[in-house]
Amino acid sequence: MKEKIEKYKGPAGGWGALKAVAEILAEQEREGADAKALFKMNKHDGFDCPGCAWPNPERTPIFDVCENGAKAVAWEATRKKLTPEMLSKMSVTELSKLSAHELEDLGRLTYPLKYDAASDTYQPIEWDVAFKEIGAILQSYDDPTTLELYTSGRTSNEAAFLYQLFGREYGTNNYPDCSNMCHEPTSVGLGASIGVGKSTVTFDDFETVDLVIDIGHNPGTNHPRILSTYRALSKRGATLVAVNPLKERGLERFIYPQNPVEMLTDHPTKLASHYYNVRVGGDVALVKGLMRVVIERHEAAVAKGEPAILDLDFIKDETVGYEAVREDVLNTSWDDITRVSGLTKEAIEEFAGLYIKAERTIICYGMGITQHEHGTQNIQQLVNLLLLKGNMGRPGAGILPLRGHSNVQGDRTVGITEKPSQAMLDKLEARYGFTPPTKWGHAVVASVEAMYSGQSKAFIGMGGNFAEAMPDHDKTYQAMKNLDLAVHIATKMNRSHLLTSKNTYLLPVLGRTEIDMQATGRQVVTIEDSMNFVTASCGILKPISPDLLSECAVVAGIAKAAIPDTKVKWDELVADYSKIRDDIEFVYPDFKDYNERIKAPAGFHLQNPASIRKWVTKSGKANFFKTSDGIIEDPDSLLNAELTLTTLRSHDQYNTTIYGLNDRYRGVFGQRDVLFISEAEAKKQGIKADDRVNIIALDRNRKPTERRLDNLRVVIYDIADRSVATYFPEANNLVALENMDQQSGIPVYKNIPIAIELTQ
Ligand SMILES: Nc1nc2c(c(=O)[nH]1)N[C@H]1C(S)=C(S)[C@@H](COP(=O)(O)OP(=O)(O)OC[C@H]3O[C@@H](n4cnc5c(=O)[nH]c(N)nc54)[C@H](O)[C@@H]3O)O[C@H]1N2
Ligand SMILES: Nc1nc2c(c(=O)[nH]1)N[C@H]1C(S)=C(S)[C@@H](COP(=O)(O)OP(=O)(O)OC[C@H]3O[C@@H](n4cnc5c(=O)[nH]c(N)nc54)[C@H](O)[C@@H]3O)O[C@H]1N2
Ligand SMILES: [Mo]
Repeated sequence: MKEKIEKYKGPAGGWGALKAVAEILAEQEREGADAKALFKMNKHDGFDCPGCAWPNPERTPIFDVCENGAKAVAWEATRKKLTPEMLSKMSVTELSKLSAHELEDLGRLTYPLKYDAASDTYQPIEWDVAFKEIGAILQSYDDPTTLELYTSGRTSNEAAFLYQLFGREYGTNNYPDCSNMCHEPTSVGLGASIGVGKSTVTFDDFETVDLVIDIGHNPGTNHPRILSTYRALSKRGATLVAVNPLKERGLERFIYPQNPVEMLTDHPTKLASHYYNVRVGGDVALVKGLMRVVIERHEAAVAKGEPAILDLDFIKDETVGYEAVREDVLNTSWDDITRVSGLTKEAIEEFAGLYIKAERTIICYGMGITQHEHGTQNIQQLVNLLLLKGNMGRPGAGILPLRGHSNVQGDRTVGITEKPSQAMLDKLEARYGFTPPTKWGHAVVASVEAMYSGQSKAFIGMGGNFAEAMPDHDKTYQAMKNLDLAVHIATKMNRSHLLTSKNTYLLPVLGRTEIDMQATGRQVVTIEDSMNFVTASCGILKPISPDLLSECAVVAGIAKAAIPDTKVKWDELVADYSKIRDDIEFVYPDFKDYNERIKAPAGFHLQNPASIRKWVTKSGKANFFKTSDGIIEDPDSLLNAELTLTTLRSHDQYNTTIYGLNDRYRGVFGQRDVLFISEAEAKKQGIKADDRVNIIALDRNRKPTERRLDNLRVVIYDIADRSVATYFPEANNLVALENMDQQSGIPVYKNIPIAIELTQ
């Protein structure tokens, strides 16, 4: 499509989304694919949508409301094949010149491959030879912790469980995971605050909630199906408040494509009644401001003999730490709050009024909250706000972290973590009879450092595009190239696979849409969604190539070759995945009657103790946490930078997978090299629409660094002042590897201090 910038005037969803789905179906038919696959998505006898982790326990067909779910399926179910014959004619150097879109658009990988340095090409290799060679290299290391095992969140519970089993029998807890770049602050922050780093709410709660605060999240693109939930609550008079530096159409209005009246009358439902354009990184100041108003009004009311605003019984019986937070909040000046949040005192008072009025509140949040230097604290302040009014562990109230990858949550639940609990390791030992390592391993940043320094020599990537998703491409790319062994288990080729090392293997696997046939017959796998429902998923398409293995089979193949005296009966587990589920149930008792319970269409629910006010925290209560000293007051903090860049996903992308060059709802077409900036801020910077600019990342002392991104087109957009935005992963080199949240280790993808210069 031609490059153009044109404000999008329509609602989210509606004919635009339907047209996009129709185009995807037509494209699939042209390729000779089975477009009907889309109709089976999220049905009980079909597969779980590989798009996002928003649940669908009724398992109704949803493709027709979710354009982006359809895109995710179509991208996997393409009939285009990247065969060894094609690859023998394309050198890795040539492949490296292709864009992310062009690379994946070559089609599905069809045969196991090994990099041949002499010809600079990927060459076919037989599965058993590949396993043998990989196994021999892994056996040659004296120290098993020289191996890094990365996981991206599409992997099923079954494959993830085998993957962690392999690493632990081999001898390492190095499990860098995409959740380290995503919801790690949720695991750490919610874990410490309320006991469990997962959602405390389910669909039922949305039926009685009065106020939903959607903060740091772009549902129209990243979880489109949530819009029908938001639409329903708006229609019954509940309030939706959006907190986002950018105006996002998916938070403003929506036409439900399954509603003929809305479609034919072009009558969208208004979603957010209030929209607060917080500055990038300003959320913590905003939430402290909200708490200040709530507490002050409460104290004034009580002094006058009026009813309390805070839930005093709840605070007394169920929580600890309120006094310290009260003091912290009341001592935070309005100057600091308004400067850092970019919102006026009046706006914050209005917002606090909505919160005070609502009997039941749910907060939903995404990457705009987590990917910050203080991501963990951001989340804990949101929890504080909820705790003030007892909005935790009762119907219609609670917190909902919106997960990204469709099984990123489940992977964690079944053992993908660099910090395993002793209880879990003991269970592994009891079940299998080997002694797993107890020393904690590497998360993503530590794994790159170890690969860069040569301390770690081998990397296995279970899906994903590790090097591209990480910050500091200069360093991360080099870290990959330093390796002795790299094994990529993937469906399509991407940039990480081209950063070849001494021994590089590319092993193609079945996708979730495809039939997984093993010795005992067709297999189902299971997935855990954002609301903690575990459901079965069953591929329905004929695999794109007869030479693909399942992820479970690949893990077993590597494990058997790398651990000759293995205690695990890999072949039996791979022959029948219900045996893997039995083992998961043994290690994790919450999965009681696992195989029985996944027969129900809606699967089963893993209850979060916090949702029934059982606090599995150190204090045995829900914890109020105050912010660290000076977090918003410190003039040197990242939060006080003059100009801050945040990185976003476009509507045509799935993380590092770029489907196309349009970002329809933001009015950007045919390009990705854009910088969103407000009219006022552009003026201040001396730039205007369509200018071409370079971005220079600043260090903590506001001095320019070597990190830059050149030649972006200026797009005037409704975005908070002192805030600018561009797309990831192109912008990732601007993020220093060491710039992370100290509590959770998440890279600071959304709070990059920068300067702008006009290109010459
Ligand atoms: N179609 C599609 N679906 C996806 C994905 C995809 O790439 N494409 N990715 C999946 C994955 S892995 C994930 S983690 C989720 C991600 O889903 P989201 O959490 O929605 O992720 P982002 O697009 O990174 O950005 C979220 C929003 O945060 C806002 N934001 C940026 N900085 C700030 C800030 O400082 N404060 C506040 N309050 N807001 C801010 C941005 O304007 C944007 O609207 O989506 C999942 N679903
Ligand atoms: N600047 C910036 N950086 C970010 C973010 C951001 O907001 N800003 N977001 C971060 C977040 S939230 C995340 S989750 C990470 C994402 O990081 P990753 O999860 O590593 O990246 P993806 O782009 O999702 O991975 C895409 C690749 O997965 C493989 N794949 C797809 N389906 C399957 C499958 O079924 N099995 C296997 N084995 N492979 C498959 C394909 O080869 C495809 O090329 O990026 C992070 N990076
Ligand atoms: Mo994510």
